[in-house]
Parts: sequence; structure tokens; C-alpha cells
Amino acid sequence: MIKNYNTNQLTAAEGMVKLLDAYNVKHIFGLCGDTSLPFYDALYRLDHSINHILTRDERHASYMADAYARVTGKVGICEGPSGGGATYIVPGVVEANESSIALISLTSDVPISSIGHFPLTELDQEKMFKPLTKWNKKIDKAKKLGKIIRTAFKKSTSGRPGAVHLCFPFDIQTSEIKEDDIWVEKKFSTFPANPLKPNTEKIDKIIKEISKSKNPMIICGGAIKNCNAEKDLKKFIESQNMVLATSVTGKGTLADEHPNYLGVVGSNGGVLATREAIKKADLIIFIGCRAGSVTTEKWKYPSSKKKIIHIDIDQKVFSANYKTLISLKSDAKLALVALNKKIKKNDFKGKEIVKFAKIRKFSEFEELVKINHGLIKPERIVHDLNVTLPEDTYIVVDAGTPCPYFAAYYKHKRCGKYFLTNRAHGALGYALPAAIGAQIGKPKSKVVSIMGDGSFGLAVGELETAVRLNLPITFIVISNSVYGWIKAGQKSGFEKRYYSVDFTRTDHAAVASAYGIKSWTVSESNQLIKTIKESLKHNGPTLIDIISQPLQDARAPVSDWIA
Ligand SMILES: Cc1ncc(C[n+]2csc(CCOP(=O)(O)OP(=O)(O)O)c2C)c(N)n1
Ligand SMILES: [Mg+2]
Repeated sequence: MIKNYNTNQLTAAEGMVKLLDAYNVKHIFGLCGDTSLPFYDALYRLDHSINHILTRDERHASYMADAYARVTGKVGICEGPSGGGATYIVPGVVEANESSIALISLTSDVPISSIGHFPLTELDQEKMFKPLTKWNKKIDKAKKLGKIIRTAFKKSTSGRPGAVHLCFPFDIQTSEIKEDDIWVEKKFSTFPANPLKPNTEKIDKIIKEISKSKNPMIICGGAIKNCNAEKDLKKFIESQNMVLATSVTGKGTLADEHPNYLGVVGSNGGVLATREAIKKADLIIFIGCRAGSVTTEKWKYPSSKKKIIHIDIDQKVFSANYKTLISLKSDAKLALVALNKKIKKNDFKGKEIVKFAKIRKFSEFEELVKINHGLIKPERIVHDLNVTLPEDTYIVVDAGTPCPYFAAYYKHKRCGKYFLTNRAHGALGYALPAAIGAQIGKPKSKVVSIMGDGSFGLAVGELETAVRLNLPITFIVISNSVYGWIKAGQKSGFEKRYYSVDFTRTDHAAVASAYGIKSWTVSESNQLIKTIKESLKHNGPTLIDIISQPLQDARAPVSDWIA
């Protein structure tokens, strides 16, 4: 027994629970460990409204927190124990940090008094997280707890949102703190907080440049969705009849069927027709988009000759890749509000350009959808989900077949945060845990997780969590017995010298069934819609194992396999 809990004193572990609760934290994703025991005990004993979601891997805890933050706009919280737990929690922390998602990762640690004496799990966690996070601190004195937690929320939600790491040593958790240190700044419990206003002179300059152009186009990343600025952007686009394109992360900024939405551009989800539309533009306005290698097809589309305007909250992205005519450091929503206030109506014929491009883009797709023989084509999978899933479905996709296909062809009926994928790193194994995080964040909505069989292998253990919580997620496995994306890279760039990319087929439905999940295997195209409908009726997790055409043999909307 560490402490007599009948006293009126408050430990830092208790203080942590009280502070998180005061920040309106409702869910913490994590995995237990010896160094976390005082924190868990405080969660057990205190009166609060936090639910701890026990995960089966710290990696999944951080991915769940990332997806939860993406769909709710609240700070995602994950936690894990010292040493191995801290090293396992890294992937989701990095993903959130680089995708501008507010996340706090808490790792417990060996007692400060034991450092240097070789205690089990000793690791300099603060040092490890330093290059991976926006802000990072070891709570080395109990009396600093309140200030550190307040800074953590402020840092993760303000400016460019990102990930924060806090290290919480065992002996600090059991140390006493003062009750009056428990106060919070609630406005930092959601992101983006403290939005930065745009400079009005630059707004005027941007409007002038737009009016001088003949064929302007916006390419935006995830910022519009993060700032809940979809309506402001729609107003702007419609008042100008301008073309909107997005990065993969920006998908959902406008509903896919919106007549001004060209779709996803770039090497992963872009097609010839979308590239042609970029070629025609004379002014590109990047909003909340890093203009990285994938979105710009390694900086070829748009070409370096285009006029570029860049609006972003992060100074670092300006002129990193393109010579930029006007750069505006601002919150995306506030920039659009300011632009909408001043800009006069224009007609840049965006709807015509988009209509033409979409006819070209979808004509080949539709032909492939109709094919009933042979292995099920990825096109058919996207189509059949498109026609069966409800409007407010959250689609979570992994790298491999799911990302380019769903980015290019899945049609979200509504705008919003309905499309989730981990584009900072595209690490395999995201869609399964992220779907769990999304479903916990949006309990009333349908959530579908679409993964390759490679990704399934990395994340399968977390199916138990979905069963334990009875989450009605539909898991889809695109089963092709190969790391298809890499095989496609060997095919296109290395003269089909296929090396160490094939693996044996797993019966994913049987695996799911062993976890207690209702599951199906589908190997014929005409069985797919019926099976999806059946899975939607089930009140609990389901899995559909789809025996699919391997990616390297498909006509994927991918222009470059080496990102
Ligand atoms: C953690 C991690 N390791 C390696 C990669 C490199 N990689 C990108 S796509 C891919 C293949 C994906 O295979 P699978 O999940 O089966 O999907 P498929 O391409 O076959 O549809 C690999 C290995 C990665 N993205 N993430
Ligand atoms: Mg595969």
C-alpha cells in the first residue's frame, strides 16, 4: 500500500485525473503497466466522467486517440507504461503530430529516485519523444503538474495543432500536490484553439490576384475540416465558381458530388483527368496543405511555373516547395471569412471544368465496376460500399489498395470529417484501431474500416477491443496475399523483379470469428452488396474478407508507387 487514501491529501496521480476531467476528457486510450499503477488507481477511486479504453497494443492506443481527435475536434489522449510501452506508443503520436492533430500522449515512468540504478524499463522517454512531438515534458516535480498539463493542452491545440508527450514518473504520481493547482483553461480542450486572424492587406492582395487570373484553383489539405470551415469554403468556391481539389487528407472538404469539387489530386488518388485540370490552372491557392510529394506528384503538378498563393497556419510550409507570390499565415476559417466578406462574385467556369474531368475520371472506373468474373476488383468494392453505406459513414482507410481507391472513387454524400487515413506516414495497421477511436468518438454513426491483408496482420489483436466494447464497426479486409503496393512498385520500377512481397492467404473471416466477430468471406463480385447489407444489419462488429484482385494487377489511380 502506497498511501492511506482516507486522508484529505491529493496525489499528483489524482491531480492528473482531476485535471483531465476538468478539461472535459471523456476517453483515454491506453494499456496498463506497473509504472502506471498509481494513475490507474486514481482513475478507479475518484469520481469523474473519464472512460478508460483498454487497448491491446500501445500503438493502437495512439492511433485510436488520433482518430478520436480527428472526428470529435477534441484533444485525443493516450497513455502507456514506461520503456516498451513508451516505445510502442510512438506511431500514433508521430502521425498526429505531422497531421496537425491535437493529441496528448502520457507515459508513466520509473521513479526518478531509481534513475541510473538500472530499474527495469528505464529509458529516457523525454529524450525519445523530443524530435517526435510539438512539446514534450517530464513531470519532474509534483508541484509543476497543473502548469505542465495546462501548457500541454495549450500547445497541442494552438497554432498548428500537434502532439505533446508527458512523462509521469511513479514517485511523482504518488507525491502530494495542492488542491488549488487544479484549474484549467477550457478553451484549449478542442482544436484549433486561439485561431490566428489574417492580415487584411494580404487578403486584399489575394483578392486582386484572383481577379487577375483566368483559371484559379484551390488545393486544400485537412485544415478546412479541422477548422470546421466547410461552409465558408463552399460559400467562397460557389461565389467564384472556382475549382476545388484536395489532398487525400482534405477529402470531405466538400461533398464528393459537389459540382465544383474536382476530387483528390496527386500520385495517390489523382488520375489523368484531375492532373489535366491542374495543368490548365493559372493560379493555385494552397490552403492548409503542405504541397508535399504525394499531393503534387513530386512537385510536378502544379508545375513550378504557376502562380502560387499559400494560406497556412504554419510558416514552415511557405516557399518550401514553390516560389510563392503571396503567403498568408492565418487560421483557414478566418482567412475564408475575410475573403468572403470582400470578394466580389466571379465566374471562373469551375463547374464546367469539373464536369468534364469527372466524366473522364469515372468512365473507366464504371467499366471496371461492371465486371463480374475473376477476382473481385477494387473498383467493385468501392462501388458496392458507395451504394450501400449510410450518408454519415466514417470511412477509415489504410495504405495499400484502400487509400488510392477510396480517395479517388468513394463518394461521400456529405462534407465533413468522414474520410480518415494516416497520410503523414501511411504506416500499415492504422485503419483497424483508428476505426475504433472514430466509433468511440461518434457512437451514433456508421464506421467502416478498410484494410489490406498486410495491415490486418499488424492490427488484428485489436479486434478483441471491438468485441469487448461491442462496437458496430464493419471491418473490410482486401485479401490479396501480397504487400501489393510494393509489388506494384517492383512491377513498374524494377522490371517485375518480385522479391519478398508475397505471403500466404489467411482466412481472415475465421480469425475474426475466433474473436467472436460475425464474419463472411466473399470471392464473387455479385455476392458483395448482399453481404455488406447483412453486415450493416448486425448489432456488433462484423468483418468481410474479400478475395480481391492484387493491386499490382489492378488499374489503380496511382501515378507513382514510390512516394
Ligand atoms: C508500417 C509500414 N511498413 C511498411 C510500409 C510500406 N508499405 C506501403 S504499402 C505496403 C503494402 C501494403 O500491403 P497490404 O496491406 O496487403 O495492402 P495491398 O497493397 O496488398 O492492398 C507496404 C509494405 C508501410 N506503409 N508501413
Ligand atoms: Mg495485400
